[in-house]
Amino acid sequence: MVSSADRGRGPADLTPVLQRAFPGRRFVVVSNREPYEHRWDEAQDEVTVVRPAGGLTSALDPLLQAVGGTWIAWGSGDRDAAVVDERQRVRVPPENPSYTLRRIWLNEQDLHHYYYGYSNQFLWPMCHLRPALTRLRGRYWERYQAVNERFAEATLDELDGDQPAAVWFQDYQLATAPGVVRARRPDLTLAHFWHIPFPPLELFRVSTQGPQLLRGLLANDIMGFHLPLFCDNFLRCVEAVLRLKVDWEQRRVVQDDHSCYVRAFPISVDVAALQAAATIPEAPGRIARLRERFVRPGVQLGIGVDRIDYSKGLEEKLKALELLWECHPELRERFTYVQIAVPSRTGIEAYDWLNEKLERMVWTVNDRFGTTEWRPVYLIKDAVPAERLALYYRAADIAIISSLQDGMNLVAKEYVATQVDDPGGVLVLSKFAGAVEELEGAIEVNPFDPEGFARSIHQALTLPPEARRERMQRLHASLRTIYDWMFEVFEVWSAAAAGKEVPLSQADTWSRLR
Ligand code: ADQ
Repeated sequence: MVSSADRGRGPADLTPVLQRAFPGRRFVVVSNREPYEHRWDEAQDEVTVVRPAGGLTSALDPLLQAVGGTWIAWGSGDRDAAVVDERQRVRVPPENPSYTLRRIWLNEQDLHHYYYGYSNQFLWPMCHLRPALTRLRGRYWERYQAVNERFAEATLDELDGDQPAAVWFQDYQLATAPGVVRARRPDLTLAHFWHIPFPPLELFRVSTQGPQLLRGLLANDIMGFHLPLFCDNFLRCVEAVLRLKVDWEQRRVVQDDHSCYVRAFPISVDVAALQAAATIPEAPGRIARLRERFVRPGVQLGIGVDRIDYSKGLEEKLKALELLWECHPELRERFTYVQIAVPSRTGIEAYDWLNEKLERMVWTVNDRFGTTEWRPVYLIKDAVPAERLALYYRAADIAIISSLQDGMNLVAKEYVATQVDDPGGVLVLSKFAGAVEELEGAIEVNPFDPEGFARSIHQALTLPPEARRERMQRLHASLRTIYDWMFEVFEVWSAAAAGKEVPLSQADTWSRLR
């Protein structure tokens, strides 16, 4: 059992923690995305290793490096197949091989139906409360199950017969894999973390495959969500759709002899790594150059960092900014907003449409208010390396996060972690981002209310230094690290694996939103 004294440490402390949590068991992570891609570098004329951007892979990689074990994921790099052994494995990271990456191969049809189809055109919009954007097709579901089975088979194969293991599934692409693994290896301990919201019953009912999805997830010993609200939604769906009895006090579902405990674990970021990136010796010079690129002295700089996704409220944010400059002409030439927005899931109609719409909206705002001296909004459609992103955050006077629905939102936490100056910046945060439940000191906004949203941005830009300082102090005090998150997951999971009483998580006791 992990003690609470283990909290607040770094990746190096995880080895003994995991050994105590799962004595004698191999540790396996299963996710759609892989932590390392092998790609052909045309300029260098050789294979290079790329770390795909993304909160999840960058958080779990140090854990696997510290404890060893196996990571099973889709091999998405164009040279991935060339570097694996006959069991589709490669040791990573390349500079210091410390764990095994086992790759699953997906062909065009798999990608189209399992990934772009069922995962991202059905589960994603359903979970983000957008039923009208769902696209449900029989072939998507068939392939989703087939690919999940492949992930499950690879997991079983990695465990060579009867090797004990703790298997951790990640996210909504892998809802049915745990059921396949449990059926063949009831002795394993399984957990799953769902990184996006879980919808209320009224919305979950659009899912024709609801019973199969729920049964797959109930095969886990621990089912983790960011917020108690999502746990409640999940449990209500289990009650209504599967007609199973829910033990609400212990927050678990018992089926035959197996219990699945449902717990809230709000994910976080590597606070120490972000602070280190924001305070490198060259930071002051690089931040000054960054600011010079966008603003003149005395002009405030705002920032937003999002994937281009309809759940992030980017249109609503631009509408609010337009209203701000319309109602407050004194802020023209006094405030510039930089939106870093990386295109994602291109090829899906709703995403391509949004991508174009954003360009048009930015053009309209700049055309309406811009002058020869000043451009109100910059749209940077690139993936920015994490080290550089930390400097952007530190350079910005305010950050604006406008999610319409968001499991957690790591950008909010990244911004807070990098505010090392006094009085620090101001965080404007949507009340529909999970992070708002945990972080104290942000200016909360409703992105569906453009006038209120614009007023809140105005408030952020005119906040006196003492109020900024006080808000940032509260934000820092409420920020936990990714390692706090992992320790808590292992504390709860290890109790379940050992057949002991399973504690509630800290967040399980929150009462807001219920
Ligand atoms: P996402 O929907 O991807 O994650 P978010 O939590 O904000 O949303 O994480 C995005 C990550 O990508 C952040 O680390 C951010 O810095 C990075 N990023 C975004 N745009 C970038 C860019 N242009 N260049 C470089 N990096 C960029 C899902 C859920 C969230 C949940 C996370 C983790 O939708 O609600 O918080 O998983 O569980």
